[in-house]
Amino acid sequence: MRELPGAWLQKACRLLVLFCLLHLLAVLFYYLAGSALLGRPPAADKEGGLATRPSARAAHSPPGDNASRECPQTSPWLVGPLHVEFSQPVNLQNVEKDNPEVRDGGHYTPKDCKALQKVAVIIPFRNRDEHLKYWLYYLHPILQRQQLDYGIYVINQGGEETFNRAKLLNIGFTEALKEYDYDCFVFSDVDLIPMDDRNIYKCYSQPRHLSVSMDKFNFRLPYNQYFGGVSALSKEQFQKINGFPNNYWGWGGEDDDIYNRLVFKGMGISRPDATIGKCRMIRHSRDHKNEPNPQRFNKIAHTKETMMSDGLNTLTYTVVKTEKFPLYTKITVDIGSPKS
Ligand SMILES: [Mn+2]
Repeated sequence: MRELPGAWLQKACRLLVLFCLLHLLAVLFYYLAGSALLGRPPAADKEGGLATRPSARAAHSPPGDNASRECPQTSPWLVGPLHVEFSQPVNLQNVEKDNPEVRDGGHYTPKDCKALQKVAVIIPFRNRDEHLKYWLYYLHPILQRQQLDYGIYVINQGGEETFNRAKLLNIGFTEALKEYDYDCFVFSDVDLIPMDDRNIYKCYSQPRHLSVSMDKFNFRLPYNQYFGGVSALSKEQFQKINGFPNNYWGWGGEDDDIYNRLVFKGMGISRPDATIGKCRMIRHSRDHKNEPNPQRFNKIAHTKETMMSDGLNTLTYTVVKTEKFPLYTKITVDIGSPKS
C-alpha cells in the first residue's frame, strides 16, 4: 500500500519533466526563428563590441537605421585606465585633426546609435588657455568613446573683477539651453582630467560627483561632502535647487553651498568608485583675483535661507562675445561685481 502514492508521484514527475522539455523546445524554436527573421545574431546587445563591427554593419544596413537605435547602456568603446600627463605642450590643430567628427563649437553626436543623453559640458574660465588645450586634447576622445551627444561651453569671465565660479556655471547652463535641448550638465574645472574613461560624463538619478579621487588629494576624497571639481546634474536636478549661488566671489565655498542645496532638496550624491574616479589636476599657482573668500564660512552656514532667493531666478549678466571654435564654444560674459 505504501508503493501506490509513490508510483503516482513518479508518473506526475515524469509528466512534469516532459512538459518542461516541450516548453524549452518551443522557446528555443521561437528564439532561433525570431533572430533569423530579424537577420541578426541573437546577442544583439553585444553589437559593436569588436572593432570591426560598425563598418560591417554600415555596409549591410541603410544609413539612418542605426542612428535611430539607442546606444547601449555601456559603450563598447571604453578602454578603462588612461595615461594622463602634462609634460608635452598641446597643439590644437593636431587635436582637431585627431577628432574629425567633432563639429564647430565643440559638438559631437554618435553616428552609430542614438545617444542616451544630451550633455552640455560647462567650463568656468579665465586666462587658462594652456590648461584648456590639455582638457580638449584628453576629453574629446573620451566623451566620444562614451557615446554622448555633447557640446563644450567655455564660460569666460570678462573684466578684472574677482572670479565667480558658480555664477559662470549658472550662465553656462542658461546659455547652453538656448542652443540645444540638453538634458544633462557636466560642470568641470578646466584643469581636471579623468584617468579612466569608465567615469562617464553623464547624469544619474542623483546628482553625480565625478572627481572623487584627485592626485592633488592623494587620490582620496578630501571630505565626504566634497562636491568640487567635476560634477553632473540633470536639468531637473539643477532647476530643483534654483541653480548655483551667484554670490560667492573668490576662491572656495560655492561647492559646499551647492552640496547643501542638494541635501536640502532631499537629494544624495552619486559617485564612481575610487579607481574609476581617479583624475589628475594640472599644477598651478593661485590665480590673480581669485583669493580665498573670507565670507565663505558664514555663507555656507545659511544656504537653507538663501538658496531660493539666490540662484537661477536672480541671475543677471551680459554676453560680451560668443565664439565658435572647432573644439569648443567660448562665451565671454560680464558678470558684474560683488557690490552690484
Ligand atoms: Mn585647480
